[in-house]
Amino acid sequence: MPHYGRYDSTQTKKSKEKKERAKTKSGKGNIEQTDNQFIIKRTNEATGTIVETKYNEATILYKGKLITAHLKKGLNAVCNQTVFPGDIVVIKQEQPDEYYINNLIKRKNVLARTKIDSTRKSPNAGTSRNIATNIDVAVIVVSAKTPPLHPKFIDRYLMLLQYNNIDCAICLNKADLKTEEDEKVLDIYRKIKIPVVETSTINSTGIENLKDILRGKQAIFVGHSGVGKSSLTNALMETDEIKTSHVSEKSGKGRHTTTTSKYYIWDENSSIIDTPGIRSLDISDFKPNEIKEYFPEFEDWEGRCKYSNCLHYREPMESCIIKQAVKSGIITKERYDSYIRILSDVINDVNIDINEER
Ligand SMILES: Nc1nc2c(ncn2[C@@H]2O[C@H](COP(=O)(O)OP(=O)(O)O)[C@@H](O)[C@H]2O)c(=O)[nH]1
Ligand SMILES: [Mg+2]
Ligand SMILES: [Zn+2]
Repeated sequence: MPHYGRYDSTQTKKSKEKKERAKTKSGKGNIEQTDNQFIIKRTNEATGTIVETKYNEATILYKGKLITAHLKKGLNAVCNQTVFPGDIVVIKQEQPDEYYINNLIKRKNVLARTKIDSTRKSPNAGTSRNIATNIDVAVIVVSAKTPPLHPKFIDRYLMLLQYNNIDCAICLNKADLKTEEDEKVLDIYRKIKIPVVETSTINSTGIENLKDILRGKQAIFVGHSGVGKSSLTNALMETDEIKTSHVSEKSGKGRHTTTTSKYYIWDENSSIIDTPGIRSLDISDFKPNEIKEYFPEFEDWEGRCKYSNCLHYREPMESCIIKQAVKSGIITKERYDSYIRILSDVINDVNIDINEER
């Protein structure tokens, strides 16, 4: 039985190393390089949590109420590229109604739309691609029917989440519309031990199971527009105040009514960050031979292909143990196909035919 890296309680040496790498990379925005005083490890001062950011101000949950604050004076940076929902910040109050973000507590992790390349030194490098921080669990929300469920998107998210050292779960919403096809897709992920919940905000089913996954954690909903992230947030909050989008019957895609990520507390020590639909996840910064590291089901066979740099791609079947494992059904064909699709995107192989004999 292969190990499934971070989805499993058993951590291999390799995934531990990966964790270490992610740790040193996370939290490294430009600010840390230009102003070491801004990011601090810990403090006894009163802190608040970033709820939402706008260009030059942030809404912060501070001492039990919502305040609006600006970045501290002299910090030459834009608020919405410096702090993100989930960030813990030190607040300085100057006037009864004038607050400043004086420090940022070092982050546990950052979820970004793309791999954050710490070697890029340009101002604010990568930061505008950040979505949220300090996440205990990310729930990839997908839906039955509108928009249709597609594993490709899930796989890209799994890759980025693993890269950023974030635990994940999958939520199939609109379970009231679920088909047999959807069930097959979910099975791919159940097989690799990712928690899967099925919900319907219309029938109010599965919400308690979802709560069990989220309770006591800082969580985030990610996924396409129109899958029901805001509806689920409403269900957790037991309100209907959070705007949901209307899915166009023509395209099956939702209009973007959620435009920024926002943090909500729905139970004691339990928070959820609702995000806008993310149209594209950029994985082009990954190197071809790095992709396989994010497919935990490949881990047990590592180093057993004939060529040490085997991409499990165009190499012949006799020399590739992964291809053999796919053929014998130990690794699911769907996940292998996802790997090939991601790999071919990264190496820009436009001639890839997923159904070709490899
Ligand atoms: N059939 C069905 N529709 C749902 C469900 N949850 C949400 N919707 C609808 O899906 C659309 C998009 O929901 P929304 O929460 O705005 O999605 P978001 O863009 O991911 O935040 C809205 O028209 C909702 O009424 C569900 O469980 N079943
Ligand atoms: Mg929404
Ligand atoms: Zn191989």
